[in-house]
Amino acid sequence: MSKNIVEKIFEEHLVSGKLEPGSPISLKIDQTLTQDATGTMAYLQFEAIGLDKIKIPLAVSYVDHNTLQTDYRNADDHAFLQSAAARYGLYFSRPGNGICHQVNLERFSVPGNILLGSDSHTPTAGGVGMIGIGVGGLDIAVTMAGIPFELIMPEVVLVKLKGKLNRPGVGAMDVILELLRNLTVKGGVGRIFEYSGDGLKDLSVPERATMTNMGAELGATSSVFPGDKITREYLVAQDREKDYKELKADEGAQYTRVIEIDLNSLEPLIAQPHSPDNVVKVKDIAGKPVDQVCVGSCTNSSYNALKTIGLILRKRKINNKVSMTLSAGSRQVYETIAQDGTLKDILASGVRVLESACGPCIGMGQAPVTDSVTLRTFNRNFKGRSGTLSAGIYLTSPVTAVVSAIEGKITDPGSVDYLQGITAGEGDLLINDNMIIPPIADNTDIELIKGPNIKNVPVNEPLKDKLILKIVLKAGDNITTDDIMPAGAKVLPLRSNIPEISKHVFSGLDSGFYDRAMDIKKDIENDSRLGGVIVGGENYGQGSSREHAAIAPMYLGIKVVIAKSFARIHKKNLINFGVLPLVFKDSKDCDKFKQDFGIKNLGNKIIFENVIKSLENNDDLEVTAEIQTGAEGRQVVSTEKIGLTYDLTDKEKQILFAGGLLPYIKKTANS
Ligand code: MIC
Ligand code: SF4
Repeated sequence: MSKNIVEKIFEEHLVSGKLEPGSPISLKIDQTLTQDATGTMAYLQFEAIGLDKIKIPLAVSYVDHNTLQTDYRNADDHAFLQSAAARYGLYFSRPGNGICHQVNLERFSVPGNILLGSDSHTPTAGGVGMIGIGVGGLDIAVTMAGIPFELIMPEVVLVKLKGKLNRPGVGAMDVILELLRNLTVKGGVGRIFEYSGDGLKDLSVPERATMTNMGAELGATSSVFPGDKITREYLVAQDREKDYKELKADEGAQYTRVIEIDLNSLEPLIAQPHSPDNVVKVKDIAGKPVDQVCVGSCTNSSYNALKTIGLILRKRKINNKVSMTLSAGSRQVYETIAQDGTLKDILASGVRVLESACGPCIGMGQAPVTDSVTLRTFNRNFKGRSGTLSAGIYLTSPVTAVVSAIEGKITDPGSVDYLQGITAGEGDLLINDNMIIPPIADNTDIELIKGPNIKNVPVNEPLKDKLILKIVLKAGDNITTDDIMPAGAKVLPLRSNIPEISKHVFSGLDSGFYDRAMDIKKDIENDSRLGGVIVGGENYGQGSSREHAAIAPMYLGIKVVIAKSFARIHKKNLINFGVLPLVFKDSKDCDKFKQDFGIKNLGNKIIFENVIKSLENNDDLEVTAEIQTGAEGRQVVSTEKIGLTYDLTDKEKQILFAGGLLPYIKKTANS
């Protein structure tokens, strides 16, 4: 039978299940990656599993998020991660060596392999034909222990690229923005995007990786390109030709849906605040004054992108009203642009050159001015992510970004005359792995270095059959993990300390959340059936893979989240920490709860009976919601029966019954 690329790769890795969309499958994993902001939890959890060494062929620990060392905490995390890599047999990419996805693509990616990463942009690896899947840290710990990875087999969507990107200033970023414009941030949920078409022959691996990277914003499980001549050339340039493998779909392969994009007709695009799918043509908002421009992130920071920027900036100057920053995706890119003179042109133009790391993308420095417009080549523009709540983040291609930085206003690259003849071409890449520390053979005596900010991971209680839960918050659609668990320079250093980071849960939306949740946490000490519930809308938990968005609410006593629908990684993280994700049978019932980030809903509660029995019998739940309908102070309570359902595999139910994946593994290991 004819197969598509995804089916071919999954078939080679299949441990159990059938490759039919919607069925549970388990896969053998070739590689894992972690970054520092999710990695500390992953290695603490691996320590709790109690193995001496990882049981998969290759794992890499990166440090790229928490690189500002304003006190001991981030530095302590780096030291812990380095010691854990040495202790458990991993490669360690030192701080300054670059962003995990970019470095992994350059130095470790293998066409046809499967990579699991504790970061939602792990699908970047699809640029070389490797399937990358973003997961929570605990899934990485369990995978490193050699346990196959479980997943619901996604649908495979074919994206056919026709023609050539030949308009001035139109690039790979515009292709993925076009997909986001069409499909929205929910359009990829439960899907893998496979690219094909004659347009591929002119797309380099870094350009392909821009698209697979930002496929995460569609909510997709992954995105993948074939392994072809261009893949081989990339691996040759990386001195890794031996890793090349041809990968192509069979004639007549089946797809759930086919989407065609005509590259010739694409125009420069831009995502407006505060969602990556709020996409318009650049020319439609041209002229808007710009305060800050940031080039970099795992989406757009390859040699080619930076070389193009350097050529445009040669003998030109950044506008006096604009602050422009640039971060290369890897030290390899920095060394190469330093060697060929590009860096000199960039510096001479007035760009502020930053370390090779996530930096402004995750609010680690470079917060923009109040009420400003910040133009970024990144992948997320959620409100507040830049560190300045009142700033509007616009996402666009490197060329649109740099032209706008020169002009001081949002500018369509097609409207300026200085782009003619600018082509970056391939550079002579400098390969230097001296900031990647290989695994150590004799590792058993190595001790983990744990600074005072590194605290153990809290473990949940087994699920109860009866729950009486107070509604702590009712939120709207598309709540992001940045809303649930903000990042930025202030909060990120607390990633290894759940009691401390919990103080920031929902803090951007609702400053009273922590205090209310703490009251509920105290109630639980007297009666373990008590606790909190969050009510959300569509696509709850979109965005990052950070499991802190599940662990911290769990730590505060949240036992159930009810939504219209969930984002994949966040739902898995909730299950991994024993928080029950339920959905409304009739989504209109969601509107019975007032959207309110304040105190008013606190009187409202939901009573759940026969939870375990219903889950065991695959029955839906009928809960009793006591909702305060009167104005504040008037205690008018209406009682509503509400139907809830769920989409959980048998194993996920067992994990929930045990109180999460760690207790489940311990229980099954002892039985
Ligand atoms: C992000 O882009 O939001 C992050 C920071 O890389 C996250 C991971 C994290 O929160 O640590 C992600 O994308 O998974
Ligand atoms: Fe880092 Fe930003 Fe990429 Fe996340 S999206 S990995 S924060 S560069």
